[in-house]
Amino acid sequence: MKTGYIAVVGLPNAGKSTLVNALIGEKVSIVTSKPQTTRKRTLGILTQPSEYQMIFVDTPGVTDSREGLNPYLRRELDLAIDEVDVILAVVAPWEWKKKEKPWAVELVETLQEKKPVVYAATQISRVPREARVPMLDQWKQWVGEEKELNFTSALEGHGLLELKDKLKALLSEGPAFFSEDIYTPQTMRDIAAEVIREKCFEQLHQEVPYGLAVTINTFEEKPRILNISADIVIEKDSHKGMVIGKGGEKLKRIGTEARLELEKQFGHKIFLELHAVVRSGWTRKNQWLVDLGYTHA
Ligand SMILES: Nc1nc2c(ncn2[C@@H]2O[C@H](COP(=O)(O)OP(=O)(O)OP(=O)(O)O)[C@@H](O)[C@H]2O)c(=O)[nH]1
Ligand SMILES: [Mg+2]
Repeated sequence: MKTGYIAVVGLPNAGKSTLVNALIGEKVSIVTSKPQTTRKRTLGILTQPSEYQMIFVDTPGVTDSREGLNPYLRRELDLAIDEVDVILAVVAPWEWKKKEKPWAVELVETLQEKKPVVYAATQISRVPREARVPMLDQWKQWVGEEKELNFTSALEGHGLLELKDKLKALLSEGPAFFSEDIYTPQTMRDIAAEVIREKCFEQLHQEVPYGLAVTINTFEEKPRILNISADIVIEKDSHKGMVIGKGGEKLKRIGTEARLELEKQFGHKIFLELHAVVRSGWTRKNQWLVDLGYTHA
């Protein structure tokens, strides 16, 4: 069997998580229109029995900022790169309009330990067809003739089979790491926290999502119902009202959307209780970062 770990790297919002979900055919990583949605390296497994097992490691899109969770996100990316066999470097559609090399190309070129790389231009459906030939010319100037660029559109399902073939060719022979029927090692508890955070990101704006985390307090599986109680942790008093909304409407909507999605995913009826909790400036306080799982000891 061909097996291996593949890190998906690229700018915030490039479409890394959408691509991982599309390659696997299951939702393993949350997706929103806000940058820096992914915070932890997230595994998604694609197995073709007796043929291959690809373990995708979705990574956070990082920036150079030293503020808030940025140093933690950068470390998550570095750890992911260290632990994989292959890198899938993605170029976001807006990077084609710039003069400089795409971010993921720069990243790959600066790595000390060289690893095989597959390159993909993501969200290609957003780029007009006539712009693709000039893109390939620019690509050759950036990286040379020999490195191939794959056009992909995860939501529209374009270029995925070809991408899988390219990745498969770079894997090594060996036994599978995970059993065939597992598509993510995340627990139901982890998934619940992430889906709630996704709904918060979708419903909240400005700086609120970047100082928002979700912790699960109760996760109780009864025969007829799954009881979940979670805290939506925010870093400013002034954000509490935004999370709760007029007459509690916002919190209710976040709860309903998260519950409906989790009921579908888990195939179980769910009672979901959410609380908005302020932890003043938690993104700057080590103890809170530890408690919320955002540090590397
Ligand atoms: N039309 C279209 N939209 C896409 C595609 N891929 C991603 N998007 C959209 O782009 C936005 C960002 O997608 P994500 O998958 O969350 O991007 P990401 O690279 O994981 O971002 P971070 O986790 O923040 O680093 C979302 O609104 C997606 O719906 C695509 O193939 N086609
Ligand atoms: Mg992501």
